[in-house]
Amino acid sequence: MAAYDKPTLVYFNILGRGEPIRMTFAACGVEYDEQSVPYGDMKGQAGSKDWPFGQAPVLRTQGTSLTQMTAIMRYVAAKHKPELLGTTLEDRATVDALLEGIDDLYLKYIDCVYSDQLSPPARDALWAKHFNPMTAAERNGGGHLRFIDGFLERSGGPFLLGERCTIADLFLYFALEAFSRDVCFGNRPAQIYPRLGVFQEAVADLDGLKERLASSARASLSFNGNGVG
Ligand SMILES: N[C@@H](CCC(=O)N[C@@H](CS)C(=O)NCC(=O)O)C(=O)O
Repeated sequence: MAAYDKPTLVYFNILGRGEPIRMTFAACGVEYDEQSVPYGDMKGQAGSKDWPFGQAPVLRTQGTSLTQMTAIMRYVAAKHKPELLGTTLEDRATVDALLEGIDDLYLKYIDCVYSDQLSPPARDALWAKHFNPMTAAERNGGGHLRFIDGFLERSGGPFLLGERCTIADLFLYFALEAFSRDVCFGNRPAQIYPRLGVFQEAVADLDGLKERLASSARASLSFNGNGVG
């Protein structure tokens, strides 16, 4: 049998957008290497084959460079554990929709982290517009935790699509970790949306992922690159 061509994840030494990819590898039980971003090269060669969008994460595999976090998660799952993509075509499309919807919400948080350093007024505004269940019907650009919670409500849990975990669950788990740190909302999301607690327990119990979540390598990484949140 040919030797396994270990992919290399190129990312910063933080959790950030690298972590849902690391979690996908862990849930698939697949080994990979890591390399930290050579920032000068990434920007100097922005738009090239090696740095297609001048951004990280990038996954170097099979002689090519894959970009965009959710595309990389889909690739890893498709290659090693396709059930993480969902089983039917409709389930797969729902997983894709969830990945985009979770990213819409995550990007509101990221904007608050990098533009406002999660200052209390900015954090309160983030909560009011994108997390408070009373505002789900207001203008929010499609990013609202109530919408994600609605999938858990309709699926009956414990995962977003029901009894089977998908990569959308991995991204949501990570996003909830980020939102629930003391510096952000603490345990407010779980208090207001009780289904999230059951969801988090179920994801944290998955083989492979469990080990990644408990690892000291993971614990040593900050969530974001500016020391906030
Ligand atoms: N849509 C991209 C966003 C990637 C992204 O925002 N990468 C950040 C780090 S998390 C980056 O490379 N920032 C440096 C820059 O844009 O110059 C994805 O999902 O991978």
